[in-house]
Amino acid sequence: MPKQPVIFDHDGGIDDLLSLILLLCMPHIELKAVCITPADCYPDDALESTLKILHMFNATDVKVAVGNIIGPNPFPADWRAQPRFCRALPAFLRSTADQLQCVSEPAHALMKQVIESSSEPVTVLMTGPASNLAAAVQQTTALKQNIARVVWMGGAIDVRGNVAMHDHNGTAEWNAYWHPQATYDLLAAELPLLLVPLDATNRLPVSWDFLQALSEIGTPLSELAGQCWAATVTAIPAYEFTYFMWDVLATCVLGVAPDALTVSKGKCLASVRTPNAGQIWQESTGFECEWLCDADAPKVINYIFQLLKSKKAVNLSNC
Ligand code: AGV
Ligand code: CA
Repeated sequence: MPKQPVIFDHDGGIDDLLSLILLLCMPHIELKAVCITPADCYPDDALESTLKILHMFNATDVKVAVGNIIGPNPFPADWRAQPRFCRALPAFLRSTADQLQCVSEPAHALMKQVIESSSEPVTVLMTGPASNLAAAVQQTTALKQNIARVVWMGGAIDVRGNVAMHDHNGTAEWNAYWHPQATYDLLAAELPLLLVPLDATNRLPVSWDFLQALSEIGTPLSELAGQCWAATVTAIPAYEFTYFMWDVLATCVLGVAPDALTVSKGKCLASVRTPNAGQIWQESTGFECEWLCDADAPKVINYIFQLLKSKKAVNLSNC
């Protein structure tokens, strides 16, 4: 079976990095490029961790670019600092960051170049704000013809959001709120879009039962993943006590058996103004899209565990 070409755009959070690991374990995926959105991270941390994960998998031909588009609603600084923890893990410290894989043009330019030059239509997986893809297709509409599918962790359709700010009513999810105009533009581009909103990710909290089951796998990759997830259990006492497998679920969509996923279809709109900037809701005058409204957590977790038994991380011996 031919491999599916994928561009991964992430924003450097702990579950974004775990998503990169899982994506590299999938035998049917050919990772073409990694784009970094400087949102829920500090870009230097995200770049270094990305390059080191690629090195663990010998994925030395994957190009990496950092984005230069900045949304108007910054993530809290303590959230952005959290994934630096991964850089301190022995397996990351022992890995190598190959700067030659990093291109100098901004992420949306690399995205455009890779979509244009691919012989097969490309899948774009995004686990941060949608700014790079929104800019790329706005600048070059013809790109749409070579995009097979867009899977984006973003939105909260029929459940409450996770933004808690003084000028916000709590209806938006953070990736959609960071750059509300990009959220609107992505919907308006009417790409073959599947949203992975909080409606579905709420099913997958990083629970102690999950961590316990993960600890029993005992492969180098499951140990490394367990250490990354362990860093999330004290997460964000400011106003959220649970870390979810937000991005990890969006990533699993590319490989898990379809019966683990429930998809809805309809028309949605996005707000670009207070008090609900970044909110995505169903509206008959909106734009056609699909969203994951539910996920079967045991099936998804099973798939994650299966991937973490992969032997593809050749440069990761014992952590
Ligand atoms: O809203 C979920 C998105 C995901 O892409 N991010 C984290 C994931 O990478 C923002 C976010 C929401 N709650 C958070 C977040 C938390 N408690 N800590 C860090 N980031
Ligand atoms: Ca993210």
